[in-house]
Amino acid sequence: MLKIYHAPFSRSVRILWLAEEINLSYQLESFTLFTAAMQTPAFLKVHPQGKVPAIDDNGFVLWETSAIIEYLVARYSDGALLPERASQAGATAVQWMEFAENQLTVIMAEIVAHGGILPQERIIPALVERGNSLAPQLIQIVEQALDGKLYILGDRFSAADIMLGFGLNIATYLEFVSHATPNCQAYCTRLANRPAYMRANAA
Ligand SMILES: N[C@@H](CCC(=O)N[C@@H](CS)C(=O)NCC(=O)O)C(=O)O
Repeated sequence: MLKIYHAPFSRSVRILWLAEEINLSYQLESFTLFTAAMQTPAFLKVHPQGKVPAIDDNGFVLWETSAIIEYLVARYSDGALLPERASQAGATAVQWMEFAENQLTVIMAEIVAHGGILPQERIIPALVERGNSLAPQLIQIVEQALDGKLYILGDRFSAADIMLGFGLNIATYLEFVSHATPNCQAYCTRLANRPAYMRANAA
């Protein structure tokens, strides 16, 4: 069975959410973020940085959220959650998945982590300042992209929404998403009402 290396409230929630969307069975190996348990030799063999998410699919180990999502969609679903990669729609999906992780989530997570939850010796206060100055522009990009759309690729929910929704949830917690960004706010509510999202967050 698929094993998902997971920590509550972390990026690995995205993998649980995807698995729930495609009715894929999984077992969890759960950690508390930033603890020594994530830096053991055994776990570093799974993820060389000691991070989550990672998966072990009957001996095949994979890390990095986007790679895991693309793999699971391609291997274990009817493919409906991602357009054909070689198509223009597929390229747009990859664009939003990359933006969701490498721009939006990195910045939001840095604000939270370096704002206090990292162990003291890892905190870099300048990253909070940088994040706070970049965040409004990142949210505006999503706000405009969602104009007139239910989901980031159009009318249909996709894996790109899973990637983006996670980053926007942190942005909501940080109050960069608010009544002043109604498209993002309605989108987050739409995503949070999905049964698969609820099951993943309750796991
Ligand atoms: N780009 C990576 C980021 C992975 C990542 O930073 N995960 C965080 C949790 S959200 C983590 O495990 N942090 C532990 C640490 O930094 O020690 C991905 O999307 O998988």
